[in-house]
Amino acid sequence: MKTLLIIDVQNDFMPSGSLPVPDGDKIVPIINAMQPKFDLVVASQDWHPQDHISFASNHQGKAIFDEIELHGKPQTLWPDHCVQGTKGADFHPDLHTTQWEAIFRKGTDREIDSYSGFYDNGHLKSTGLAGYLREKGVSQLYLCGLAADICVYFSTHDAFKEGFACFFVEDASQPLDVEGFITLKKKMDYLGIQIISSADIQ
Ligand code: VGL
Ligand code: ZN
Repeated sequence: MKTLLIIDVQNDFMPSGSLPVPDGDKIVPIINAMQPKFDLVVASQDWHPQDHISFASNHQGKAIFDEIELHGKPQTLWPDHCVQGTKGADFHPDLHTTQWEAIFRKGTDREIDSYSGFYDNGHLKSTGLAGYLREKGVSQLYLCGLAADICVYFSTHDAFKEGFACFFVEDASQPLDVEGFITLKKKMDYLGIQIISSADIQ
């Protein structure tokens, strides 16, 4: 069962959104073109309440991109993004969604942030994605989306730890920080996560 997990391809992560990923919109036609190659396609959706703890606006005296400590862990403070029910939280309007069998929402609890599509950042709560994939008989998991260095990266990590053979589709993903992503890619490679191009998929 060849499976694609599309991560957070939402309006707020597009160049015109509140937390823009450079060239975030360029991946939409690439993802659309490769979806028919998969037996199963699922997606994640960042889905925060307005009072979410990861928003700088909910911390007095703090600025966007400040780092604070939350429950003993570092937490970056983001601009308000992907607020439940807003246009910014919607998927890019050109993204094909008809083939998707399920959408896993994350970051829904105001107290905890969740970069990975599998678990929150403290690994306290599961979205149910790993169990779903296992029940479907998935062994090979291809991952793509936004942002490559944050939510795609942490999802790939968790997928690998859950025992799935992981393929990171590089041209169907874009990082927030292009420079910083070079190191993260090396870490992926070191773990045994294969870095591929959408053209390599049969
Ligand atoms: C993301 C920061 C905060 C992402 C989500 O989808 O990469 N990044 N929330
Ligand atoms: Zn978020």
